[in-house]
Amino acid sequence: MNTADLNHLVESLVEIALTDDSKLRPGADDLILRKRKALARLQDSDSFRRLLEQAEFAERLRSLMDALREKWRDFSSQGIQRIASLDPESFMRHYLLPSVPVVLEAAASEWPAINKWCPQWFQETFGNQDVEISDHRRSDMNYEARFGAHRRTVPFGEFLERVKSDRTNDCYLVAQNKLLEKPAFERLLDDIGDLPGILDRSRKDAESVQLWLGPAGSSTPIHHDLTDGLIVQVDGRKRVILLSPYETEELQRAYRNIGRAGPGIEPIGSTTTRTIGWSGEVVLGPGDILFVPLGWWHCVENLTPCISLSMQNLVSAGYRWDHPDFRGYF
Ligand SMILES: O=C(O)CCC(=O)C(=O)O
Repeated sequence: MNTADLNHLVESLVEIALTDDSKLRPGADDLILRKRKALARLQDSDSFRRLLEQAEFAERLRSLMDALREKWRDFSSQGIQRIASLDPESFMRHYLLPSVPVVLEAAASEWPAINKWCPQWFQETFGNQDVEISDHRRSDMNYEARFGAHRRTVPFGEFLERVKSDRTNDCYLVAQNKLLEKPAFERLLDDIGDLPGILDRSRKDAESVQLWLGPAGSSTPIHHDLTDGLIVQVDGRKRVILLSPYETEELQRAYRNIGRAGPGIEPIGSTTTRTIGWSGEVVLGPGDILFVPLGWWHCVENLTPCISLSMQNLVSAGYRWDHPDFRGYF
């Protein structure tokens, strides 16, 4: 609906409301007549017809989403599947194309990064470098939305000491800190292996691959990404909770109950998912890969000090959901 439509609608509604308000006063007959005329004008107007069409369309969409949600709940009652070995064609057919999350167990276990990277190795190799992290998150429930205010450059060695010894969500080196874009860290990309037929090697670069490194207790609040992606667990153990896009309305309802402020995994893990019909939970260990389809809600908690990668260089990448009204978090 454009601004002119809206103005027309508002004017008509105001006139009706005014009439309604004064109908018990003297001269009411006249006012009731005016009200009827205003209503007739409104029902005749293009803007009102367009509004009705939009409402009908929204209703049809909602009932389609309800049906898809029920179908998904039936289909996925056994939870997120874990697959020990998988050929690319089956991955395409059963998971990537129908947007079904799956854990590819130990699929990255032969990658050099899995056998090399840990906080101690980073400390010995890069301890003297400065890195940007997301810091002082504990003091701000909305640290994710206000990412810019939490960026801080620190000596890597100092941060890694906190990673090894603290249990906290106060600091986390996250994808948005773009570590792999820094020249000193580019060579880390060489330690990241391949999944022939699933990953496109030619796009294994800092634009499509991001690093996460944080202490036990660090977490990422509920969000969905705008493309299909993989979470590759390099070191430590990570818990991920997933909700299908069809649960969006329930998720919004649950959020209204628990409040908007920057939910970490706890409100989601312990409260929200209990009030929502379906959620899947997985724990990833070194070498495991989780496929997170486009639009799937997920939140993450690092159970131990963790290093992981987000990768979007899937061979069939190309779909990008970039609707301006639907970014990030509630
Ligand atoms: O590991 C994390 O903390 C978050 C990863 C994630 O949400 C993603 O890759 O989309």
